[in-house]
This record gives sequence, structure tokens and C-alpha cells, in this order.
Amino acid sequence: DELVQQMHDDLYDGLKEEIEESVNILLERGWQPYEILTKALVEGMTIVGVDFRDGILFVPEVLLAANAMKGGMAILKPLLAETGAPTIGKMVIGTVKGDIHDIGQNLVTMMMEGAGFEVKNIGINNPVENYIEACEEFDADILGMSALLTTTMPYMKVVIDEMAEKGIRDNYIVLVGGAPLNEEFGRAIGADAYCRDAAVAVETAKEMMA
Ligand code: B1M
Repeated sequence: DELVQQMHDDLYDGLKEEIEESVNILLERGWQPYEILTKALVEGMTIVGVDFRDGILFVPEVLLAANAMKGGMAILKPLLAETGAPTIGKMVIGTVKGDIHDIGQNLVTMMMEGAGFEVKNIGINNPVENYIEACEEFDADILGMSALLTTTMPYMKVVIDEMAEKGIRDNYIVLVGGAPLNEEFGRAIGADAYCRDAAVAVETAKEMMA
């Protein structure tokens, strides 16, 4: 689709208004919100990621791309949440200490809400205390953690170990995700599951709540 190509370019160039306009056009054309999210926005951000890695794009440009992506996500958010599904569980989610990437976990939040979960998103750069406090206050069933850096992902183990030490680890289903993780890592740190993407997070959460 030509417009989707254009959106990949606009995201690359950090053009927020253009992205918002195009999201609205795709909606008018009858595209499903999830399709727009994955094919236009997430795929576009993958291209940005490759050139960021290769030193073609730098932080300021990637920030603009992230901002444009958030503009598009904001339009889709209410539509994804519109299912009217009854609440099937409560989740706390946040990015770990030292890590400020939040697009992935915002997407997981949107999809979980759309599927009928109540979600408390505690944002970025969370030390272990934040997770524990939020889980207790919110009376969560599920704890979700996100990390996008190989240097921050080990902190997930710190959180799980601390919870185990306090004797509260088994009160929660612990799900982890983020680009540098994999299933083996999830197992090694003692999480209940690694979730490759937001759709898998929803499926896994539903299965484990059943
Ligand atoms: Co950063 N960055 N970044 N960055 N950044 C990466 C992650 C990187 C892979 C880029 C690259 O080199 N190719 C690289 C990490 C390399 C590594 O660790 N091996 C990197 C780096 C190095 C850095 C800095 C260190 C750069 C610097 O300063 N020199 C710095 C670190 C800052 C910090 O955190 N302390 C940095 C900064 C930034 C920006 C601020 C510019 C910006 C973030 C803006 C923001 O989030 N508000 C940014 C961005 C945008 C990226 C890339 C390009 C895109 C990330 C993204 O949003 N993807 C990224 C490249 C890449 O990932 N390919 C990169 C889209 C998003 C939908 O996908 O987050 O993977 P993702 O989430 C998915 C799944 O992973 C999963 O579901 C989501 C939806 O399907 N998932 C979960 C995620 N969390 C989950 C939690 C769950 C379940 C599933 O819980 C249950």
C-alpha cells in the first residue's frame, strides 16, 4: 500500500502531523486499528531501529520518530480499548531501572486494555520498590516488565529475586518483554513467560488467568 510506504517515510522523518493524518485516512478506508498499528507504525519503527543501529540516524531524530509514533498511537488507543470486554485481570507494567524506552510497553498497555485487562502503567526507569508498591496498591494479578537494552534487562532478575526474598513472588504472574529478550532469558530469570509482542502478551495473560 502506497500510503503505508509513505507512513514509513514520514515516521522516519519524524513527521507527527502527517502520521496522524494518515492514521485517520487508513481508518476511513476501513483498516482495523491493530493492522494500522503493526503494518504502518511498528514496521516503520523497525526501519528507524536499523538505521539507528547502523549510525545513520541519531538520538534526536529517533526521538522525533518516537514522538510521531506516539501521535499515531494516541488516535488508535480509544479504538483498541472499545471492545467493552469485562475485566479479566489487573496488570502493573513498567520499564526497568536505567531504561527510558516506553513505546513497546505503551503498546502492550493499549492491547491489554482492549482485551479487558485493567492496567496500571508506571512508566520508565523503575527501581524494584516501584514495582512492588504498585503491585500491592493496585492489587495486581500480573506484573509486566519491559527492557530494550541488553544492559538493563538483567534488572528484571533483581526485581524477581527481591520479590522472592519478600515471599511475594508467587502472588503474581510475571511476564517480561522487549526487543533484546528471548524465551531462554525469561526462563533463566524466573519469569512465568517471555512475550515476543503485545498480541502474545495478551494471549499469554489470558491463558495464565484462566
Ligand atoms: Co533506543 N535503543 N536507545 N531509543 N531505541 C534501541 C533499543 C536499540 C536496539 C537501537 C539499535 O542500536 N538498533 C539500542 C539497544 C542496543 C542494545 O542494548 N543491544 C538502543 C540504544 C543503544 C539506545 C541508547 C543507549 C542510545 C544512546 O543514547 N546512545 C539510548 C538509551 C536510553 C536509555 O534507555 N537509558 C536510547 C534512546 C532512545 C530514544 C530515547 C531516542 C528512543 C526511545 C523513545 C521512547 O521510547 N519514548 C529510542 C528508540 C525509539 C529505539 C528504537 C529505534 C525503537 C524502540 C521501539 O520503540 N520500538 C530501538 C530499536 C529497535 O528496537 N529495533 C532502540 C517499537 C516498539 C513497539 O517495539 O519496544 O520492542 P518494542 O516492543 C514490542 C515488543 O518488544 C514487546 O511488545 C512490543 C509491541 O509488540 N514488548 C513487551 C516490549 N515490552 C514488553 C513488555 C511486556 C510484554 C511485551 O510485558 C509483559
